[in-house]
Amino acid sequence: MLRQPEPLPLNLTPGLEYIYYDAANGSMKLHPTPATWSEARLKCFDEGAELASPENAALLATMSRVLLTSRQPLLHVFTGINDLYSKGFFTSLKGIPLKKMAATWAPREPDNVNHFGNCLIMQRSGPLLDSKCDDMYPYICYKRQPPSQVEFCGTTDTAQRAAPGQQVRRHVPLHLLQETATQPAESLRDYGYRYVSPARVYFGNCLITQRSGPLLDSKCDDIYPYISYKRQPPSQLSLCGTTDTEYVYDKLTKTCHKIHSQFVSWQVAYATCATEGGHLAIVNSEYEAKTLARLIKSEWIWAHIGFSYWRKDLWVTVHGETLAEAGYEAWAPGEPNDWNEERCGSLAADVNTLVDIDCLDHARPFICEISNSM
Ligand SMILES: [Ca+2]
Ligand SMILES: [Ca+2]
Ligand SMILES: [Ca+2]
Repeated sequence: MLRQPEPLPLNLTPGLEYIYYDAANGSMKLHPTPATWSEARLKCFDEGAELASPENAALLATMSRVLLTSRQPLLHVFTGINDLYSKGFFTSLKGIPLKKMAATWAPREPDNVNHFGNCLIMQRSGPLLDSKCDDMYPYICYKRQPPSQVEFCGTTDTAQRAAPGQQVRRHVPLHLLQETATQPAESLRDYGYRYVSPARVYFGNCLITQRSGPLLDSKCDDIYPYISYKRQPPSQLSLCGTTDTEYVYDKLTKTCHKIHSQFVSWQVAYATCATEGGHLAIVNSEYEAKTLARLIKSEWIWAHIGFSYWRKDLWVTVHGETLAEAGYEAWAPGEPNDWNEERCGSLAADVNTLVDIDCLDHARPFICEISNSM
């Protein structure tokens, strides 16, 4: 009697479930069933992921690996890279421009330059081709590893989240540091100083430094020479990452905003901000909404900012976050009122709230945002 071949275990079809890749700092899943680009974008979104783009060499290599190791003989997949917002200006869903990516064009590409709205597909080995967004291709969804404690706080010290009863480390003011058997002056060593003087139990010591650097503690009433230090105020370039002085730094949001007073369509506004090295402003808090609204003259009524329509009740920033994820989703009364025609976003001057507007027909001033971390 002929034996039925045993079904292949799932783990022999790499990529069809989310698989974690160290190099990609996240998980990828291959969808072999072709879909249009917007279907692919939404399918990934619904899985808590994003349509993958080869934003850097590691992601390019990982996407390529998913395709080359797949048992599906797929030649191309859709990437998240598109120029739907501004013809010829391709970005990933996170808003990263194509020119900053490691990716290259396939020979004789791009050749679809006369279409309005292109979405890029990737060959198994990495080269890109432009294609109509309504064509159908397989695609890869990418789930980024959530940012770690280090990225949020710049420290691996998790003590601030310690359970009740556990000891929580606290900062000790320098002047109270005492070198004892049980409490070495670690903080000073962290700064590279050698603490050479045994502490005396004075209240309030002021440290003196020797010519070559070692520190000694001393009574603050002792008398020593000293050096004055005038800090250089931070430059426009270091604050905003641009020499354009019309960008105004905001201390709380740690970003820079610039209002453009000429009336243009949302798509032109998007392209203008990109040319300046920024993006249409993303509202991350009520505070930022109010800050931006103050830049808009009331006779302008509203100004374009960086979000648009993905599907009914789903509005997403130009960096691929939902409005809720970005941190602000307060709509003006009665808005959004026409998602059928009005698929781009603006901010109302008088009430600091969001409105939907036509991407091409509504000409308004607009606000760009830029930060030195971009
Ligand atoms: Ca093409
Ligand atoms: Ca912002
Ligand atoms: Ca509207």
